[in-house]
Amino acid sequence: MKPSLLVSRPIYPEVIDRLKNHFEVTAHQTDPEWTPQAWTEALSQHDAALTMGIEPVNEQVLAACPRLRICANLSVGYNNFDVPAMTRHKVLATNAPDVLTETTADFGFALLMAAARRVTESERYIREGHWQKWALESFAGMAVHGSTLGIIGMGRIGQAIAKRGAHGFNMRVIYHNRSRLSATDEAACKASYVGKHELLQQADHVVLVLPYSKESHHTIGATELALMKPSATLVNIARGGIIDDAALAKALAAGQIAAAGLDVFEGEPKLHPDLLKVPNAVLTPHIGSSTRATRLAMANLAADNLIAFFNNGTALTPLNPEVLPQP
Ligand code: 8YV
Repeated sequence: MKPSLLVSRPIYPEVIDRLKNHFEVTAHQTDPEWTPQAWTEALSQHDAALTMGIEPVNEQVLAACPRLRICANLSVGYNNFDVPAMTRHKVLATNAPDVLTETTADFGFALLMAAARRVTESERYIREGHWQKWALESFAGMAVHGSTLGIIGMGRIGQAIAKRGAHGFNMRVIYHNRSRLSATDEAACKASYVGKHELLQQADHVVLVLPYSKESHHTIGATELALMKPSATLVNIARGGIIDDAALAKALAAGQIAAAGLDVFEGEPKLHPDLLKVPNAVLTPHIGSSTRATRLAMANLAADNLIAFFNNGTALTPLNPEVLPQP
């Protein structure tokens, strides 16, 4: 008998077809509103799940799912997983790194450019019919080329953004990370390691690419915003909750920093209402990795993890490999 697989939300039909060769698939191609109870109940009836990085798999859920053996996230972030709890319950966790690195770095740069050069703000001005004549200082923005780029979170995506900045835009790149990169990696990114305060004080553009955890909650709040330059831009392509959105809305309204580019929000898809009111915030609905090719590659990587686990007791990108059967 094939193992049973729950696919939590709509994904590409060709990936579902691939999975059907290996699993009894319960596909949710209509994007259900999972209540915590419905989610736990559905998961408890399956051996495996393909999740989107937002469905909780924690101690309480796992206690109700003794059958479950693997959850494969279609995302690089995995703050929906309590990995130690999954390890205790012998449930393998996998994520989908690498295949989204360049696409997400592109988007980080797009938000940075849009915020610094006031792209969406000026577009709204045209659409609302305000443009009467050309003006010298119309929507004067902040330079990107030759400025200082500060990156907090220097993993694969952070490094890909650093390379764009250093090599493409002649930026001075500074970064802060839990651990310092090797000298070779620093040289490849032309990036210098600095403390968080120093970074916030020196950067013209700050990009957040760190994973969300209890420790990174509100990495940027009122105190940190006060350290930034009034001309600075702040970009978050990582996770909601890394910025204190209420404090950011206040700082943007007061001109304490110049602009923000935000792809992720605290409590998304709900937004802090004050963020909707400030004109100097570029807002996008968590689309950093969203090109068809990349999202398809992420879905296929999640599927590859599921198939490898049941076929060979291995996985391509395990987060708790100690759960895998020993060879
Ligand atoms: C995902 C993301 O597309 O990979 C991540 O961590 O934030 C996005 O690329 C999103 O989480 C939906 O799965």
